[in-house]
Amino acid sequence: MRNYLQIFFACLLVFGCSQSGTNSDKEKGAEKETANAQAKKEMIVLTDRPPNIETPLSYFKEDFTPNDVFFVRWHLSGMPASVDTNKFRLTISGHVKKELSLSLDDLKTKFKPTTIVALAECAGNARSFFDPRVPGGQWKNGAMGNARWTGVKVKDILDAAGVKPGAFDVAFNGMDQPPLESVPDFIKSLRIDHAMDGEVMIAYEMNGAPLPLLNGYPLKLVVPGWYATYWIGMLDEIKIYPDTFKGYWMQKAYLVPKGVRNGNEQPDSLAKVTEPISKLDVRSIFVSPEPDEVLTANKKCVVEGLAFDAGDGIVKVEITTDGKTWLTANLDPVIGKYSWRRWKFHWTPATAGTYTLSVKATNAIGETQPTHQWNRSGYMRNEIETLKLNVK
Ligand SMILES: Nc1nc2c(c(=O)[nH]1)N[C@H]1C(S)=C(S)[C@@H](COP(=O)(O)O)O[C@H]1N2
Ligand SMILES: [Mo]
Repeated sequence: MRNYLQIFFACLLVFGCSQSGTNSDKEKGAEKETANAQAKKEMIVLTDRPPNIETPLSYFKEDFTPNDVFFVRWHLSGMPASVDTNKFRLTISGHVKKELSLSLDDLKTKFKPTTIVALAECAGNARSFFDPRVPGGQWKNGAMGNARWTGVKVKDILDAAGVKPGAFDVAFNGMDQPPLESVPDFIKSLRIDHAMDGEVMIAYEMNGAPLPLLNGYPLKLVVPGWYATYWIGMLDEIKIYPDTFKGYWMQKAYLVPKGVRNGNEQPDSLAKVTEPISKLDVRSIFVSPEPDEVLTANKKCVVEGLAFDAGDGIVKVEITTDGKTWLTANLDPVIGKYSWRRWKFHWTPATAGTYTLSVKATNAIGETQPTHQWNRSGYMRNEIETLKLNVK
């Protein structure tokens, strides 16, 4: 039995949109862009206000995760239910020679478009598997998705503004607002060299279509190879600082043990020094069969899944069905440096019984996955996954 709910979140949103705006807005008719708040299909709802919605595993059998099932993760309930595309501006300010205020049209016509395939994975993806359990959204493996992003390089925009010498941090802010004054606005920052590396970009399209409102319409920052917490949605403000950006979401939240592989620490001796989370760790997961599927003895089956890292490249995926011998899975062709890579493993269980399979990926610089992992916030989960299967 699939334990996800059929939801009607889009109806809620569309209803929300029709309720928002003044009467004169309504009279003017179609001026308000409701940002193709198209249906999210049947998904796993963790919370609805703010929306936190997980993609069911069955959608991970495709190279790209369709927009209408792409996971959703917002921190603040003050998330706009619509965006007025005509009034929308992206501003660039702070330590620059010339402040900019760009419309969507400016972005699409005055800058060279760029496209990249990149996996977005929430830092807390798979948090529900940590033992002992940790507080926070109890995601399974569906707080991630692979997409083709089209937009403008941050470098091109900052070059147009002219970054002043001594620039250090770049802060990215979206249109969502804290519900109370005591809650800090969700702002994330990158070092100037990283922001201007020519890969970090601002997407106005996801898989060839405008972004769904729930995924950050009209603009989303894309930070290839880094956890999706940095991928600010509804991005409307970029600010350059000559020193460290000081904000709650950089200095107090999304921290991991400093310089420790796999963000590991022990429940009874927490790391004393922490740092902001950054690059994706090497990881692989099972997609099919799902844990509740029953297989038949002596019948060939295909076990499949995906693997990814921060961009060095997955070179090997291994499976064990007996806990002793690791066998190599077949890798699909590389889609892109920052994409996930699919794998398949042909297996014929010889006898009936219960089997525990494990999967482990290795990347081009020899990094692999740990057999045990834990941290207080449930971030960067990449412990070797197991899958229990019954064979009849
Ligand atoms: N403006 C804004 N951007 C945001 C967030 C947010 O709360 N507000 N959440 C971040 C986190 S933690 C994640 S995992 C991704 C999720 O992107 P998605 O909702 O498109 O899946 O958005 C990031 N960008
Ligand atoms: Mo996240």
